[in-house]
Formats: sequence, structure tokens, C-alpha cells
Amino acid sequence: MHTNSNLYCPENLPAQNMKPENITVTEFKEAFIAKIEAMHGKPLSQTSDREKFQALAALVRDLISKNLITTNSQRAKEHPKQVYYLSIEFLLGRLLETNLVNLGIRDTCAKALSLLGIELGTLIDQEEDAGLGNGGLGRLAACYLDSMAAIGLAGHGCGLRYRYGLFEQRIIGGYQHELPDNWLKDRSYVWEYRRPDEKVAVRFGGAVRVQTNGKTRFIHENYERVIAVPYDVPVAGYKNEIVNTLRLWSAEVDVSHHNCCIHGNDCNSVIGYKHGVESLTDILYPNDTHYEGKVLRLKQQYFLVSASLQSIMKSFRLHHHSLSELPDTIAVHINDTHPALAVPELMRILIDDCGLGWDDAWDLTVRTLSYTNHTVLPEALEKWPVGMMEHLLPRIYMIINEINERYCRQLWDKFPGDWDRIRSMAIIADNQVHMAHLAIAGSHSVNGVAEIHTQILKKSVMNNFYTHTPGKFTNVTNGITHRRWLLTANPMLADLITETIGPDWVEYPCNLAQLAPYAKDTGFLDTLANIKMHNKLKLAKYIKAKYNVVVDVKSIFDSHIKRIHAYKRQTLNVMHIMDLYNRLRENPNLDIVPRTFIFGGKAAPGYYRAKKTIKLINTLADKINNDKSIKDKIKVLFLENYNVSHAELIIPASDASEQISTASREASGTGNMKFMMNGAVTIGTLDGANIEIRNAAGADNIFVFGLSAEEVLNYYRYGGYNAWDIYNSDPRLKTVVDQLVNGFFPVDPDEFRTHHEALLRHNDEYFLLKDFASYVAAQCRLAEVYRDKYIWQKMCLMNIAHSGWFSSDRTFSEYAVDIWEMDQPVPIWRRCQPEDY
Ligand code: B1H
Repeated sequence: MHTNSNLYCPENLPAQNMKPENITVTEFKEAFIAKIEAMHGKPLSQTSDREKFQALAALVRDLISKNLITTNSQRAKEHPKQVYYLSIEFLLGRLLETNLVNLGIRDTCAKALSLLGIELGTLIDQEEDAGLGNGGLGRLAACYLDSMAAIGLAGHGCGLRYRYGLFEQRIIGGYQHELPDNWLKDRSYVWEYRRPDEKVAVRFGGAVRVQTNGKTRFIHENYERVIAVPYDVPVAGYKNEIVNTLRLWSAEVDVSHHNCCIHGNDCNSVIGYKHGVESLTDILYPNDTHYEGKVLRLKQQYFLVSASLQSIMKSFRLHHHSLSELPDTIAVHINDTHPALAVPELMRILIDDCGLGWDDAWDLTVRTLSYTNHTVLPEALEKWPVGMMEHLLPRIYMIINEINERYCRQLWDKFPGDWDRIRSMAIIADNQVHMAHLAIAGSHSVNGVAEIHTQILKKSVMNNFYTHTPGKFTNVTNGITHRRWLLTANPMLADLITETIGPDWVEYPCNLAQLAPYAKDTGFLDTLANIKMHNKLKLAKYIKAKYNVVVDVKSIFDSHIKRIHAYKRQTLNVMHIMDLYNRLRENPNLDIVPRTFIFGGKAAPGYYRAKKTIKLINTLADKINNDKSIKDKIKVLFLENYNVSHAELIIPASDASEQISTASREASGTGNMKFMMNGAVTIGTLDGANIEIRNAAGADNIFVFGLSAEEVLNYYRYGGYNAWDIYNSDPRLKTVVDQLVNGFFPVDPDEFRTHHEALLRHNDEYFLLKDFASYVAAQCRLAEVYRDKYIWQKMCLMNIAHSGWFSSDRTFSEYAVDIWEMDQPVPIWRRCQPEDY
């Protein structure tokens, strides 16, 4: 059952007041009661919080739907260029509060509910996070949706409607356990519209017959037909009445072909078949920055790409006559290589379905597609076995083969005899299809996600491609939506900013720079500190209620929240805490600034070392939190099931932001920007966007340590690093490393053997030992500065004031103008250049 109830927009709202911002508190209250009664068939007094949430969300969705209709009809008249952002992940989190804020009715709604004795926050907490992504890459896609709608450009997301999102993490005995994320408990999602009339068919398997009498035709036969049904989630712009669409595809059986039950055939086998087909969109693969060559994943990728492009082309043909208009009216963006099959699929549609010749189809394809690379980690590079691709997607494989042949021929003409170069750039090599190569060849633009990342792509990882087509390469540093991460997640800070510099910063986030002069105003800094304290108290209350741990709100809240991965170096943080603890045990009267170390993050279920890191953090937490001798000077917490909603609670309450990846390994990071915007001070390496954060906030307002990316890359290239030397030369470090396996922790001595071996036997691939001393020194500097309230608050303020450039409105504007060549007038946010902050 799909409960997209047709409970239409509150009938008792006067027509002239349909503009959401104009709705009065009384009208909202009445509309809410009407919605409750119509939706649940019972009075408000008998409804649960969950039912109240459902009614409120449905009411808000009704308001959005009005704007969706007007936006669509406007666009049908004006035909603005449309951009489609193809992504296998969209990590939306909750939408109720975002939608209320974007409609400009959060306060109205809160007041209306309070008249009924209901707290808005209680209903907001009823919403399941839509966890259709792993981490940064998926959350970035969600931030771009928000920015595209806020700026009013016609930008839509295309993704998959996973039945189960990223697994729910439970910590039992210190270990991670994974539970299915049953986010669609009610079978449907309150924000979505199921659109069965817009379904398309996607073909898998079978064989291709080439017909050569007259014009060559490729006839795909004996394939399996899977129906892709779209579910549209409206994306409301900020107070601008614009609504874009996130289209999520769900796999269904082709009932017209499989209604055998009704005709007396074997029901069980039909049901089994149905389950098999529909399992295509059941789960999100839980690997972050790690490629796993599963055939179901390849099926998902093609399903996303084929369904999206078929529907994009259908809508294109409704409005445009000539295919030659395609690149001027449509941009299709490939978010990492996961949707890179868009290259051959668009070719297939243009050649097989539209009858174009190869050269014309190729020209249109390349001019329409653009690609973002998100990582240089070798283990993330997607390479699909030729056999698998050929078997699952025979026509697509033929096209890839042809693309490869022509591409290699072109390279041969340019670099005659340079076989090594050509082999390193081939799309098909070693019996594998190299998806990044396919994406580069088939796109007119390739971008990295932070300056240093793009430099690494150009200079090393993609150097051969850069030499071949330098003009394709560009950088677009990531961003985050300040509407979710500041305006919504930190309302007190947002109010202070508005009181201080006026409300325009929401539209022009670079106006935040106007806060900088308040660095001299101790009254202002006091208020800033009070707001942080308020947020810390809220987090402390949550921690007490959930974990029964009392944390000192005067301590430094030092947060390390992100996926657990060796390169993100949660273990380096642990090693510093162990060292601090050792120092305290040696001298319980040591005068240190109290610290609360907060960790959160999920490990991929198959990632042994990452899962052991979770156990390590929890074991350390148990030991430290229960050691009375250190007088509560440090506490360690691992917060379970880190997700977008938890980030919204933790980030505004944090003093220090841990961004300590091995330099060169983190492409950008986006959590770093969220912390900065909320006035947390970064302790980090010169990696990813940390470098740009330092440049923006000023070197005095960040704690930098460790090897540079160049140094790390040189070690990787030329060797010369010996972990044992460092281990033997630093007694404090040696103690910490030994403690991993010498019985210091009350666990099996082999429990953390993998960490110990990674550091010494395997020569410390991520340079924890090398960076340890400078990390500890940076931590000491941070704590010393924290002692001086005003110096610290000034640092926080400078981070907030210079965070506007990291708004995804700026990022998105760069994509819109430089890559997608959107034809709408370029709004004023383009003015937000580095010199403005
Ligand atoms: C990022 C991924 C990623 N880069 C493969 N790559 C995945 C790769 O399921 N998979 O197969 C999933 C995710 N994710 C992240 O993207 C980077 O590590 C961050 O540094 C960056 O900020 C983020 C957004 O650009």
C-alpha cells in the first residue's frame, strides 16, 4: 500500500493566504487539526506523537506541492536549462524542520503547536533519518539539492529508493553490530509522490543481434525487463516558492509479463521471482571509499542510470524538437564513477532509440555529461570485470568497447608508440572496465572537490588524462548548506548573527564576514560562549539520558565524527588520549584542561580494522570513564549510530573539530566546514579542504600539525619511512603502542593486534607514528588557548565569520556557471569571492 494520501491542502486555509509565509498561527493550528482528523480519523487527543508527526509532515508537504505545481508549470513555459545530478547516494537526514525553515514557517508552526500543548521538537524527533548514503559523498548531494532549490535553478537529483538505508549501528560489548535500517516502516515516505505513470523499463542480460541489411541495427533480445518506478521527493527552496525534485527509482516486477498467479500458475515461483527482481533496490552498499565488485551493485548502477536517462530524454523530447539542442538545455552530472554508465547509456539512447550516428551521439554525450571525482584512494577505484559487464549489459558493453577502441586510436595518433601511456588510460584494460577512465573520456568536465585534491589528480593520479585534455580539468571545492547546518541546527547562533548583522546573511552567506569586527567586543564573545554552553548542555543531557555518563560542560568538547577508516586516523586520536591518560596517572594533580572526547561513526561491516577501532575506542572509554583517580578530567564517549541527526546535535555543541586524516588521503571533507560554521576550532592536517579553511579563517585560528601531502606522497613514491625508528626514539609513544597489546586493556591480548601490526609490522601506512608528536603538541596548544576564554572565543568567531565561502550556494554556483553553463541570470551570490571574506 502506498499512502500518498490525497488529503489535500488544508481546505480551511483562505485562498489568499496560500503563500505559506502568510499563514497565521491560528490558521496553521486549524489546518493541523483538520489534517489530523482527515488522516487518522480520530481527534487530536487520541493521536500518538508519531501520528502527529505524520499529519504535520503531510500538511507541510501539501504546502510544498502547491509550489511544486507552479514551479513546474512556469518551467514548462520558460524551458530553462535543467541539470540532473546523478548519484547512487543522497543522505537527506530528516526533512520536516528543513522544509519548515525553507517555507519560512518554522516559528508559525512552533507557535501553533504550542497552543495545542505540543512541542515542535518532539514531532521533529519522530522522523526517521533518510539514510540513503554512506557519508560525505551522499550528504554533499543532499546539500546541493538544497542549494539548487534555494538559488532557484532547475536542478534535480536522480537516485535510488533503497528499501533499507545505511545500517543501524548498535554497540554491544564495545563492538559494532549492524541492524537493517527499516526507514520505510510505514511502507511509504511522507515526503514522496509515487509516480507509476512515469515508470520506465530497464533491460538486463540477453544478447544483441546485429542487423546489417541497410542501416546497421542492434537488436537486444531475451533480456530481463525490470520496471523502474519513480518516487519524487519535492525539494523546497528557501522562501522563494521554487520546488525542485529528487527522483528516487524503485525496482518492480513487470506485472504485465508476470501475472501468472492469476492464471493459475505456480504462485510461489512468481512471488519468488518478484522478490528477486525487487531486491535490486533493497539495500545501499555500506562501503565508504571502497569498491566491492558485486554484480548486484553493478545492476543498481545501471538501473539508476538507465531509468534516469530514459526519463530525462522523455521530458526533453516533450519540450524540444531537435536533439542538437540537448547540451544547451540539459546537463547531466555524474557524482563519482558510480553513475559513469551514463556515458554508454546516453550513447545507446541516442544511437539505438533516436537513430543518431556515432559521431553525433558522441559529441552530444560529451557535451551533456560532467563528472566529479571524490577520492584518490586506490581501493575506491571502480573496475568491473569485462565478463560481468558483458553478461549483464551486452549492448552497453558493446558501446563501451567501441568508445575504448576509438579513444585508444585517438591516443595513439597523439602519442604514437607510447604504449604504456595508452594502456594506463584505456577504458578497457586487464580485462576490466575502468570506470574513471570511461567517465573522463565521456565528459566535458572533470573536477576534484578541493584545491589540493584537484592538484593531486592533475599532477599524479590522472596526470596522463590531464596532459591529454588539460581544459577538462577544474576544481570545485565542496560546500555545505548553511541553512541546515547553521540556521536550522544552531538556531541560537543564527539569531545572534541576525541580531548583529541583519538577516541578509542567509541569502548571502559571505555577509558572515561582517561579524569579524566583533572579535574585539567581549560582550559579544560572552554571548557566543553562552550559546555554545547552551548547545553543550543539550548534548550533555542527551549523553546522560542515553549512556548514563555525566560530562563536564566546562570541559573541551572535542569531536571526531565521521566514517571509521584507517586514513581518517581515529586511532591517532586514541593514541593521544592514551598518552594524556598516562600523564594523568603518573601525576593525578596534573593541571590539564578537562576534556570530553566524542567519537561517532560507522565502520563498513566487512572492514575488520575499522570495527576493531570501534572496540578500541569503547575499551578506552570504559577504562578512563571508570578510573576515579583521574578525577573526571577526561571522558571518552562513542556515540552510537552516528547519522545526520546526531551530527546536528553534536556539531553545534563542539569546541574542537578533529580533521586529522593522513595528508593527501581525504579529498575534501565536509564535516570540517560544518564545525567551522558553528564556531568549533579545527585541529587538523593540511589535507583536503582543511587547507582552504585555514586560508579563510587565518592560520591563527586553526591548529595545524603533521606531514604535508607532498611529504606523504614522497614517502609513498620513494619509501624512506621507518616506523620502528620513531617508535624507538619516543618513549611516550612507545608506551602507548605497547599498551595496545601488553595487557593494559582488560581484553584478550590479541584484541588490538591488528592496530599494533599496522603500526609496526606493516610500517604504519598512514603515518600515525610520524605525526604523533606534532599532534600531541597541537593538542597541547589547543588546550592552552582554551584556558583564555576571549582568545578562544575570538578564534571561534573568526571561523564562523569566514565560513560563508563554504556554503554550498557558492559551490553550486561554480558548477552552474563554469560546468553546467546554466542560462539563467547569474545571481548575486557569484560575488562571493575569496576577497569578500
Ligand atoms: C568520498 C567516496 C565514496 N569519496 C565509494 N569517495 C563509495 C566512494 O559506496 N562506494 O563505493 C562510497 C563513497 N566518498 C568522500 O566524498 C570523500 O572521502 C570526502 O573527502 C569528500 O568530502 C566527500 C564529498 O566530496
